[in-house]
Amino acid sequence: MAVEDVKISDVIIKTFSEKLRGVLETDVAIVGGGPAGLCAAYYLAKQDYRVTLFERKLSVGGGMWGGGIMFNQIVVQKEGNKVLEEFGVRTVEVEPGYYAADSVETVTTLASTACKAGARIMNLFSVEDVLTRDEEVDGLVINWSAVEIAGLHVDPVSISAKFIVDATGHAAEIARIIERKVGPKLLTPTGRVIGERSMWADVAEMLTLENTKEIYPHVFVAGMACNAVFGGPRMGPIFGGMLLSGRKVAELIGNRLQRLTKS
Ligand code: 48H
Repeated sequence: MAVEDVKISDVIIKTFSEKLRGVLETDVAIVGGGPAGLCAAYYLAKQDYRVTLFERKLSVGGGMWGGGIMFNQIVVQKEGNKVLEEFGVRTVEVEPGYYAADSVETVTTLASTACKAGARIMNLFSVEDVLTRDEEVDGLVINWSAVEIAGLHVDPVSISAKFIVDATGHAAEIARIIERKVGPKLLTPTGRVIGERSMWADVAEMLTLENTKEIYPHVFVAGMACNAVFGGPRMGPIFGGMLLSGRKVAELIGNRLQRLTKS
């Protein structure tokens, strides 16, 4: 069958416009498509919530593709392995309690499973601000990453969300935006982003999970950003904490959304 060039363009423009209009109002907006964000997207979509994940880069996966020092293998502990099993990622227990997985298989499976569960992934979008109303956040301000990278003076657009997840990794970008624009009102001991500490995998993994929580009304933090926000150490190339944090934030927000529906 012959294909027409302009029809191809028309199909892309039509379907993408519909997709973009469909994300204007969402239950949960996740910023960052690393392992924590992808995991959160899957577990929320599985509960049938409207979930949109914004990722600045062309590809999701964040810091997982490169494993450790570009050896594309990742390590998870027993609890993290259970999450990978749920996604169907193949792992090998190399030492007792130390499971290895192929980083490419892991990223692609997390992303594919999240999409198939119904999460909408908008790559090439950067979140540059939040919408604040009456001392709470109820949306995001987004722009094309290409605009950001080129430094063009082009105004963004906004979307509304009942809950936001800062899964932006080491940078903790959403928490820092709130600190800068709203003031030192984060739900941390100082009201500010405390900053990440040096590597200590065991403690970091535990604290990542413990600090997966609400940091400003309607804004939660997940993954590596937890350590930046609450002053936890980094953990190097072990990824169980990221996966478990993504799952925990989905549970916390799921409970809140359930209460909203009942009230
Ligand atoms: C849109 C954005 C924005 C923005 C950032 O870094 P990530 O992989 O984050 P996590 O928390 O899922 O996983 C962390 C892990 O990869 C890691 O770095 C570890 C375990 N390090 C240990 C150590 O010791 O170093 O993904 C975050 C994603 C990235 O893809 C960014 O491009 C994206 O968020 N992002 N997207 N708008 N404003 N800011």
